[in-house]
Amino acid sequence: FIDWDSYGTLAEINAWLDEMHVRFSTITNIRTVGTSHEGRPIRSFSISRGSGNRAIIIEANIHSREWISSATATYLINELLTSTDPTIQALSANIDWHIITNANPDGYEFSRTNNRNWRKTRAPVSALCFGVDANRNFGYNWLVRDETGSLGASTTPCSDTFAGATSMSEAETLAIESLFTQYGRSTDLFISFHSYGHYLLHPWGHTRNMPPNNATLLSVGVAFRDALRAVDGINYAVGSSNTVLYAASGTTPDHAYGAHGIPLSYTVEMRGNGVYGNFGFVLPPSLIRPNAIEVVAGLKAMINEAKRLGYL
Ligand code: 0X9
Ligand code: ZN
Repeated sequence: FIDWDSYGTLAEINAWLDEMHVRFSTITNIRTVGTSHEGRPIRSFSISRGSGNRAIIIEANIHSREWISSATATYLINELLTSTDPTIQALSANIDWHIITNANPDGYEFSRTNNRNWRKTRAPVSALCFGVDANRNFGYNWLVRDETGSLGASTTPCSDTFAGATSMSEAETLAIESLFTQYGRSTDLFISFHSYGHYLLHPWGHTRNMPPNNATLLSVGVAFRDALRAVDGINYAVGSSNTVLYAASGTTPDHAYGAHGIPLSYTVEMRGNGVYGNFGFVLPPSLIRPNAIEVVAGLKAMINEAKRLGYL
């Protein structure tokens, strides 16, 4: 049972996904795409109402302390399956969805029970430290420096942005990779849900150069920003990850775009700081719904703009 008035445990989220699959058994599927270091399933919830559709892939909560990201992912699933609004229903009428609500289940549990501020996975990486930043472990231009000399990742195991001993070394990274291998070719849009700061970021993270379809990425991003702002005035910054936020190599969106050719690839940094308060990663449960409502409005506009440009 999930109500979006509190943050669910991993068990509650998984039970709710199971329940939604039973309720909507003919159009949904749950695939275990991998197993975390501590043995937890990494699950992709899919929605498909037809065949031959293009797809959207969502990855949420790869950073464990960013709880709002999985809460928004379950809210999105609920909207796609139960909304009576025809403009929301249209979002899954001819589009397949693959949604990983908890890309880092070990970290999520650890952040709930031991350390609220935990970001990484939970694999031992040195005599003293645990965890790889899975959003620095992907293979496409892993651990490269940008034009300013910034690595945007760390080779120090105890760092919060540790890239891993080798690229694609982590079970959690490989789980997402297996979803890309299976569905990447039919996918037009990939979004990684994070918090916080109100950013909508497209490739690249590893270089300050703009990607080939920069204009398209920007116009789809601006559609998200404008629709979201129209809901409640929250203002997102849109642009390339490296230039708008900071350098980072080995991120999922760079890899989705560069290694799998997914043409529309983004990071969303949701609520955490602003006129409603400065909470950082510890966003009050009362703000789950306002955040989810504005993000879903943004996604709807983004998808419609992508369609207008010939995608999806
Ligand atoms: O550092 C990250 O992985 C993301 N920010 S977070 O606070 N959620 O950890 C930002 C990733 C966006 N990519 C780049 N800035 N290159
Ligand atoms: Zn994050």
